[in-house]
Amino acid sequence: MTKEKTLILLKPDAVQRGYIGNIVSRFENKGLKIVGMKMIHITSSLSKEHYAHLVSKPFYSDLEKFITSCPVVAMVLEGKEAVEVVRNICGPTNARKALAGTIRGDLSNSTSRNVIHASDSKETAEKEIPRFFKKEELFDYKLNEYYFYASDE
Ligand code: IDP
Ligand code: MG
Repeated sequence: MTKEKTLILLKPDAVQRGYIGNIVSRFENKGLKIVGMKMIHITSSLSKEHYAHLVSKPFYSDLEKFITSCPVVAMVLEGKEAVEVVRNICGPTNARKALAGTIRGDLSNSTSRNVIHASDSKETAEKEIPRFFKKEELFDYKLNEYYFYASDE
């Protein structure tokens, strides 16, 4: 099984509430490899591009105000089935429906201020990663994968 890369954003509420370490630890603990990581301030035009599927929704103006209100931490994680694994660790959009043990289930009680973004499919990840990271900002370094996966996975 080939490895996948996925994009996550620790949203302004995660930064303001001091959850960066808590959230990053969960991905490290799971065995996902961090291949890119930086802090950025999302602009209005980047918000409109990233949330293009939501610009016509009544809540979009609040979403743009929120996502541009404070820097976010952008990361690229790599691993087997990383897109689905990461979405499951995040929990559903509405954090009130998210199970305890997921990031949203543990750290949020909101559909809007839900602390994290994660790519929702492989195709989306392939569009979102270059939206936030230049090639030279992604790192291909060695981990001893013997301790992460069996050879037939
Ligand atoms: P996702 O973040 O779980 O992929 P999307 O539907 O792609 O969910 O929505 C992107 C973001 O827009 C959500 O994470 C949330 O911050 C915001 N959002 C989505 N639906 C609503 C809503 O019904 N009310 C308010 N904000 C919403
Ligand atoms: Mg989404």
